[in-house]
Amino acid sequence: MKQKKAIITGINGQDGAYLAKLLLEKKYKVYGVIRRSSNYKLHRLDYLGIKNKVNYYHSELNEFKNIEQFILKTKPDVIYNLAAQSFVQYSFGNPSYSFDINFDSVLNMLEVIVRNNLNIKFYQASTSEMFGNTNVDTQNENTMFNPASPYAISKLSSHYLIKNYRSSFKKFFCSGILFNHESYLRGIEFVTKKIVHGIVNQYYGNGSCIKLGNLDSFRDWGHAEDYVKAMYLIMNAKKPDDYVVATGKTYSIRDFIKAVCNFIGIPIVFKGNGINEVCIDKRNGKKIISVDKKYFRINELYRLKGDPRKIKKNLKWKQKYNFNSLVEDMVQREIDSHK
Ligand code: NAP
Ligand code: G4F
Repeated sequence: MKQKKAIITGINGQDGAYLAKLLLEKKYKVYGVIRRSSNYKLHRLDYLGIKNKVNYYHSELNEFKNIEQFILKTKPDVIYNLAAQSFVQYSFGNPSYSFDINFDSVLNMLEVIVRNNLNIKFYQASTSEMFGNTNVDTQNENTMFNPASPYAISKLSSHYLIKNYRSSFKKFFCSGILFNHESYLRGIEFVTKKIVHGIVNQYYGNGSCIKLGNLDSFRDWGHAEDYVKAMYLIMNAKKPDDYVVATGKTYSIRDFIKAVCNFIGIPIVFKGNGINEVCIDKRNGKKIISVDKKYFRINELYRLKGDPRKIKKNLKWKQKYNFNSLVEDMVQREIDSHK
């Protein structure tokens, strides 16, 4: 049988690295698009032992001609579009840049496929951020969108583009509406990694008090390894469609801190309220975490909880990790990296 070819944009990000590993295991030839840089960050692919198994292509995704030539030359069976300006906070200060990468590059790739009448399946990394603050307890594929940041709006525009091009041009274009998913390979700017990295550093005696923003926001956190499997199932379904990928459980930032400290064995207590809240190590009174208004969002998304029933029923998606095993995996790998 002919070897299948996959293009992954954003291959050196958290999901890109895990997905590349999965597709290599499935015997795909994997092409990874990365933007030009003076310092190529391939540490995640290296960590997973696949750095030298991927074919890299350096490109700016919003350069139409460049990306068209690459797609026409490579003739992939599938494109997984994971590249994005993915940090919500940053998008408030850099909205047009966020749109350039999160929307324009999607439009470019879809246009290449449609105008050249190519038979390429396309996966778009949509997000639970598109729901924004809703008045429903659990968000599913039919929940109304109410995006709360330029990031979420840029992603929602691409989400609608996928729907529109799918029905207009009868193409296998689909989106996974993924809720937050984490791992040891998560970027340090995101709250879970910031907490795990900061607490483990303090435990080993070389870290200072971690400054965080809103401890009262709730997220539905899963493991990236489980979520790239969902992407693969979505792309191998009989029909192209959009799916929510979530655990169905929600926890606050404070819950996440408690779980990390519990796993390491640090007894803690939270004291004070709002901006004056601190988390203290009960054994020595040392401040582990304090609140800093610098990390509050201009417009906060307070609570997310997804309903994964559609993907579980139609595509038989299963999770290996729950909240506790996610935390344990992140903390243990962080500790191992110290040793
Ligand atoms: P990530 O670790 O931040 O990775 C983003 C990737 O996009 C990196 O490879 C990054 O490359 C690349 N990228 C950023 N700006 C670029 C540009 N201007 N041109 C080309 N590439 C660029 O994100 P992730 O957590 O793996 O998420 C993957 C995708 O899923 C993203 O689209 C994200 O928005 C979406 N998503 C993530 C979650 C989640 O919880 N993780 C949930 C829902 C949706 P550099 O290393 O060069 O910056
Ligand atoms: O970890 P976060 O930055 O993730 P956020 O904003 O939910 O976005 C992530 O998940 C989305 C899926 O829902 C993706 F689309 C997106 O690309 C990204 O991967 O923040 C989570 C929560 C927020 O409510 C934030 O206000 O944590 C709160 N938080 C509190 N202190 C903090 C901090 N977030 C960060 N990054 N840093 C803090 O110090």
